[in-house]
Amino acid sequence: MTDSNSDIGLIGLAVMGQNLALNIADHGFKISVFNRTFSKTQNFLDKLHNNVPNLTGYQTLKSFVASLKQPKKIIVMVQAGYATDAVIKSLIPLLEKGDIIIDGGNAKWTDTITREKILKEKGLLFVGSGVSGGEEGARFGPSLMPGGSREAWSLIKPIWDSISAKVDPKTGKPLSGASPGNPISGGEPCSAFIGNDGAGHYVKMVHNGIEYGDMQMICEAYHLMNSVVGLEPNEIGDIFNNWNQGELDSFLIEITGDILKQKDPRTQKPFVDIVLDAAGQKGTGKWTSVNALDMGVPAPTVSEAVFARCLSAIKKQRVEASKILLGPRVEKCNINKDELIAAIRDALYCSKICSYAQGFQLMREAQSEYDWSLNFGEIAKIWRGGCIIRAAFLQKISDAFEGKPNLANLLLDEYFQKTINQYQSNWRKVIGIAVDHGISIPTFSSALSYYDGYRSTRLPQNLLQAQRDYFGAHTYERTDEERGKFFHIDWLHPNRPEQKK
Ligand code: NBP
Repeated sequence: MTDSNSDIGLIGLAVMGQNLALNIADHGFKISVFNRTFSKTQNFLDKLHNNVPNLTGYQTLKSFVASLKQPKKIIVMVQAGYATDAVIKSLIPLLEKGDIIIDGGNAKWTDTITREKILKEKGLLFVGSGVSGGEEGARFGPSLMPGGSREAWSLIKPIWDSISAKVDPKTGKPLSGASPGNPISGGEPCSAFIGNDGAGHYVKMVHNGIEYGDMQMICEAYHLMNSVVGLEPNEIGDIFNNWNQGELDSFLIEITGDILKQKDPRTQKPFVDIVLDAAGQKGTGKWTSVNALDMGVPAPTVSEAVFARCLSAIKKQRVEASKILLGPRVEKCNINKDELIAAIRDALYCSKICSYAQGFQLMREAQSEYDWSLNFGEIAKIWRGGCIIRAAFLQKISDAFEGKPNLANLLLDEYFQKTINQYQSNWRKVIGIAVDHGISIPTFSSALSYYDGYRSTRLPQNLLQAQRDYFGAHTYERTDEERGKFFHIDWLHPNRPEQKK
């Protein structure tokens, strides 16, 4: 069948592709789908029992491409890396100038930059779009972070805006209640053009890095309530449900409440107690950390969250070490239980603020590096719904950047300053208690070190520069000279006058 009447095509019918295709069809767009292994297409179509007339499956790539309206728009939703390149390569001979390829996978932004360049030379338009929200988001409204060709963006915008998650423009809260065939109508779309070439995938990567931080911080709060306060998972679940009604209102807090109240269907024990404490990762948190190191931007909280997963993964070694390595002798914590729970909440909120401050600083630096012009207020806005880090708190970030687009760091915004001032004594108290009890809290403590470092006029790196000059003649700047003038002491004759470099 080659009617050429589909509005858009989608390649890759694994979990994300299937759900995104149904979401697009629900919004009234005609969509063609294709998967390398045809049996998967067939199974998908069989499950639909012809109930989705807007969606048509194809067995060959050629007939799939021929079914699309001009200019052809094709979403690639396959495994990131080699698979994406393989699909793009197979599409090129079947496309004409002005046709559009959209990579909706979790591509590394540098790959997106390369792909856009190559496709541009062939007259094809390329969009690298971050898609966040997992299976549920893809089905009923993800947060979409497209970057790449602006010309292509103007052509796919109607589709992107309609399939994305929506938030209530008055409250900034996500609109819910979509079901198959009944998408959400109205509301502000969680979709906005991010910038040229790899900008969309870069911002999606930082989103994932921040997600790593959020998840680890929540785990640290749970660990403290379990080990220091002595609460059962079910009771901690109630606390998370309660926290979800306030400043911490977010998807991750909500699902944590559900998880902690869940029983293992096999043993009826608390579900979390039977899950092995060895975490996996797919790489976007690592990419964020490596990029922060490459650009010299302090983002320790995301990196600590990645390392926390790595440390958890060496379970066997930890079990052996626990038999040999001693911790502190723990006295019973004499702080009031409710006060401690409230303090843990405050510590979580302050750490979260610092983690986001780092993530936005990273993006600020990246825009100079890659010649993008990122709109941070808008980025925070499109993260309010659909994505894994969706949270009421993102409205505050959006307000901060909309008020001051050039804000150097979120911590300098009045709301965040006041919040940290109000909660910091509890934050410090919780970290002290964790240290006294020998409980590992890498994101809480690294966030506090970041905060204390960021607000310090003088750090001990004066000594470090002196050490570097001593062993490697790396030179130093002086406090009583202008920045940019470098000096060296001949450390074999340290009393000789210093040399200007
Ligand atoms: P997967 O990442 O598991 O990829 C499976 C799909 O890739 C199948 O359709 C498979 O076709 C296709 N594929 C592979 Br593998 N190699 C191929 C090749 N050489 N040529 C053509 N097709 C090939 O699917 P997913 O979990 O749905 O994720 C899709 C994309 O979305 C990924 O980039 C992922 O990182 C991203 N993402 C995922 C999530 C999530 O929550 N899962 C969230 C956000 C973004 P086959 O059936 O023929 O093997």
